[in-house]
Amino acid sequence: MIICCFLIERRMIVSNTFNTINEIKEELRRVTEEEKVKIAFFGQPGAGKSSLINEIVGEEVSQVSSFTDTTDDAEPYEWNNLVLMDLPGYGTEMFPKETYWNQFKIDEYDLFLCVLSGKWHDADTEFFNKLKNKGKVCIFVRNQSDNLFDKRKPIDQIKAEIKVDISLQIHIKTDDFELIFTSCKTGEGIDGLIKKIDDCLDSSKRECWERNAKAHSIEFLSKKKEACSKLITLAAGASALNGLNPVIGTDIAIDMGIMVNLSKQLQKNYGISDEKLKEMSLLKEYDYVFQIINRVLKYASTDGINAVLKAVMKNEVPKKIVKIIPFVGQAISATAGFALTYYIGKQMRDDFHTLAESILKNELDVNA
Ligand SMILES: Nc1nc2c(ncn2[C@@H]2O[C@H](COP(=O)(O)OP(=O)(O)OP(=O)(O)O)[C@@H](O)[C@H]2O)c(=O)[nH]1
Ligand SMILES: [Mg+2]
Repeated sequence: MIICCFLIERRMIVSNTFNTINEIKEELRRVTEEEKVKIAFFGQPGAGKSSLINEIVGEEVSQVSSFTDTTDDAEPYEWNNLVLMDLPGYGTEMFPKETYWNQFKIDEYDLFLCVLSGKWHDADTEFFNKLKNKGKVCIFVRNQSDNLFDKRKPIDQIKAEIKVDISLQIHIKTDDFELIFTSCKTGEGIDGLIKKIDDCLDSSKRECWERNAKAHSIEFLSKKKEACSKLITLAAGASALNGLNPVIGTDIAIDMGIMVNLSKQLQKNYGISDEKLKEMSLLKEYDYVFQIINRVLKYASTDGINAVLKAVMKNEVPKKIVKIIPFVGQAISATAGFALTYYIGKQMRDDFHTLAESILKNELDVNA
């Protein structure tokens, strides 16, 4: 039995108990490939369901249209470990009520977002009641809040009146449900919606959500950093125990391919495309992160990882890694490899984090 229990920088990290290296690899595969957060969006045509999906992933994955009822092909969008479904109208000629639930595999979704922008359709009430009866969690979103204006009323009153209207429609008291106001045009409420979804998920799905949803605030970016920890521990453990490639100047062997994959995964989780990296390396205002970009580019290949390892061994061995080895003492030799892979994994995560923070601060400044 291999117990993944390591002393790193004087802190004990217990990741899990695995019987074999294959179990660690299987858990890594499950977390990176199999585990999904599935969210379905429903509500009136043109309310902004596709636009909200795009805000959540930070990319234009869903087609936004000025024509209503664009969504008639009804395919979910898969983005990293998120499955986001822009559901078509409930009970239409094309999608009758009788077959709707099974046709769209409604039972498989973790969460539902009812998106509104004006008129409320009876079909939405009917679908919501069905969800409620089946114990499904539904979040109400009033999108296009940038269009709310009445010169005779303050904005808070307008919002309160909208909530009362919805309350009457769904027969739930206003104090017993939350209504989130969002705007895909100004960004209002998007971070709040992402945090609300976070709160509604159970703990393992929450980690997956935090790793994959776009951060619209520094606070959510910090949650992302924490959520990536498990990934680093698993990949570092698998890489160390699967030791294939000797690390020059040591008796340590690690699997560099696993570390390259970890880097790709972290890059995806932080939403930094290769194009963005290239763009950043050319921009003057990003001068201070230039060193980090250089290192991040190295993580993408085994040769590059080798170069990073060399630098780490040269600079960090005396200070950090050797200090760790006595603590693990008589543990399996792979443990020394773990100290190294875990160190590199954390460095990768921190580098992507710094880049993502710099991109986000820029975006927040532009939208301010
Ligand atoms: N002003 C404003 N316009 C928005 C907002 N969100 C979306 N829109 C616009 O509303 C229109 C419809 O947006 P979609 O995201 O395609 O709406 P949808 O609910 O997916 O529409 P269907 O799939 O056709 O049901 C587009 O022209 C969007 O640009 C918003 O917050 N404010
Ligand atoms: Mg749509």
